[in-house]
Amino acid sequence: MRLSPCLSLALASGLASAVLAAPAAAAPADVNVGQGGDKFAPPDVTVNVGDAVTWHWVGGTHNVHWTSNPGGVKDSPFQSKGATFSQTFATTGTYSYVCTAHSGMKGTVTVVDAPAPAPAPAPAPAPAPDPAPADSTPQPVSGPEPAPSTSSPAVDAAAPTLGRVAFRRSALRLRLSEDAKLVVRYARVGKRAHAVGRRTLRAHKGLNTISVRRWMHPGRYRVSIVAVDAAGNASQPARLKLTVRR
Ligand SMILES: [Cu+2]
Repeated sequence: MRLSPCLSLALASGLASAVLAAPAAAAPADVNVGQGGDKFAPPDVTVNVGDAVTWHWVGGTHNVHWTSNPGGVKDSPFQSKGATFSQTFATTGTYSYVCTAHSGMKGTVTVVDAPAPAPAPAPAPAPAPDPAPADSTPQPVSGPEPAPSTSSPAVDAAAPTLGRVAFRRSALRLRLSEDAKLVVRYARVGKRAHAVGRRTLRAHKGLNTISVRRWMHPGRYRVSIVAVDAAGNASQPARLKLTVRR
């Protein structure tokens, strides 16, 4: 069958407008945390500069800790199901992140310039930016100036270390190199069900003795402990097997 000239013209123009509408701009993105295991889903997202990414915790206990962070965005705390974390990206670049409790749990956020509203047919080389206008001298500030943040605190990049981890008389004993939050994960040995318990505790620099009787029933357990300091640096996990007695 032959199309009438009129119909084929309509089809052609429909096609043309579909192609023109095609370049989809990156949009704000959502990432599920702990979906299908210790994963970020999707692991890699792309947003326009100025857009936000929102992480939604759907399972497990995880955090978002930046390992490549051109815009200096914040880490999330460790959170669990139902929690969210939103971050707006004001600087282009590739941002990489991990969950500090689960090696292999990683993602990236790629932040790109927003597409120009009307792409120019032949982009001319960008002219040098104009010098600042003469009237841009600082305005006098009325009222007291905000105090500068007290001698910008040094960035804490050192992860805490866990030492002398032991279990005696229903208590975990361990030595910490600095004050930290302990994320204790424990699973019953020999149980088929993948029931992993988790406890977050505050601990201090030096020796700590932590009774587990109130939250661990008698039984044999595999335990992993990660110390996370106030800056979000996480220690290597300490692992041990222990038996909580009646
Ligand atoms: Cu995790």
